Amino acid sequence: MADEKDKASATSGVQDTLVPERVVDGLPTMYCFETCPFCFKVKALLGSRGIEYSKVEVDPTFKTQLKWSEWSAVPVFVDIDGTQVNDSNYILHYIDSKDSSSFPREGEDPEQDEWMDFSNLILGKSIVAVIYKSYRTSVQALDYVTRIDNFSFGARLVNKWLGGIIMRMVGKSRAKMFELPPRENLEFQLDHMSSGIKSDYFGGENPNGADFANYGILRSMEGLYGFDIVESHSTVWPWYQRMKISSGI
Ligand SMILES: N[C@@H](CCC(=O)N[C@@H](CS)C(=O)NCC(=O)O)C(=O)O
Repeated sequence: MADEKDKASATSGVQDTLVPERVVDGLPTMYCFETCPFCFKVKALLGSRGIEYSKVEVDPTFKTQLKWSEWSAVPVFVDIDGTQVNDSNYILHYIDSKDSSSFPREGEDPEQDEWMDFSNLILGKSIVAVIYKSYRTSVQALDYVTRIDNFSFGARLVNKWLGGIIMRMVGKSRAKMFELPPRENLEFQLDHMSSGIKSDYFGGENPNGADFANYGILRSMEGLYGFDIVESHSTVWPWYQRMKISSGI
């Protein structure tokens, strides 16, 4: 998603150039949209580790607060020394490596890597196909998103209706990626995901990167059309509640 739109030079991961001027209030700073699934991954990890941070709400229409960055998608994380990290899964690894290094780094545990990829490539797309399943559910979702995110009043109205139409088209294209219809596909993907939840978590007794990555995606669906599918899943729902309690979000 982000990759297609970014300028050629923008890269994911830790950046060479420090940007200490982008640190807010001397705390690790996250540039985000309030309702963005990828941002929820990072908020979940920061919450579960009790890390205090500053949040900069980016305006989704013009992305004014992110104009300084070549990477134009949220989340962008800036550590207190000015280290900039782009892309949610890289940010999860970076934060964990600086904190307790509780989960394996990329390349050390193929299962964790696979489930972290699953969060972006499959789960993220599966929820979009459900949330934007019809014009009604799309406008409903955009009504919610434009109320919660950092939209100006004018942009809110335009985005609610125009965004509803655009996201319905995105929902349709995501649905085409899967054989099953959207709701059935999400149920199927949650069943598949359950095979990775070993005991309490993907990580076993404690959450690893795959837990934060997949929880963040599903957390962004709370309150939107189709969340009942998550609530009624016999393995994913108890896991989700454990993640909710431990992350506090
Ligand atoms: N692979 C990226 C995807 C991030 C992404 O697509 N973020 C969306 C918001 S949910 C965004 O910023 N879209 C605007 C854009 O790509 O310009 C990640 O995991 O962080």
